[in-house]
Amino acid sequence: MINKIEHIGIAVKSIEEANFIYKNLLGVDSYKTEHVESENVLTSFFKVGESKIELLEGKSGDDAITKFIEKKGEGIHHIAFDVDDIEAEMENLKRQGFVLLSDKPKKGADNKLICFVHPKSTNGVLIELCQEIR
Ligand code: CMX
Repeated sequence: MINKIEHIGIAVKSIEEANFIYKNLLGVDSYKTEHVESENVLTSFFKVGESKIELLEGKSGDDAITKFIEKKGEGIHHIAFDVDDIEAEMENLKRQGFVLLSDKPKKGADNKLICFVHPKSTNGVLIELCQEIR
């Protein structure tokens, strides 16, 4: 079962510059900056009320964020949904014909297990499932 939007991911060219902009916009500091090795990206998280924003900068030249910015420019990259049981949700979506981008959950940023759903199967929006690691 999907509980809520966990965060919205925004692809940026420079985390340093975007941190400054989002700090001014949201009126709070980033609460965490983290290098996600499995994805080769640098992330920065902001929280306002129940809502989280994840800024993402590509680090390898051929990572998903760098490719996205080359093609579409900076902007909203994905919507992440919080789930209680990621493996059960992956199985449920697979059964319905959604195209998952990994067979097993991966370790993502901010203490989460994650799995992505291909944007071609969700009306052009990249979807991330994430489950808090307890
Ligand atoms: N949102 C919407 N559409 C996207 C997209 C995105 N974020 N990224 C790529 N696309 C589109 C491309 O524009 C392209 O569309 P067209 O065919 O109309 O030109 C299509 O998807 C390309 O699909 P593809 O050829 O299968 O694959 P790509 O090499 O472009 O990779 C994707 C796209 C989504 C499969 C890849 O980026 C991926 O595996 N993403 C999951 C991992 C990820 O995004 N990691 C970074 C975030 C990590 C984190 O949050 O910690």
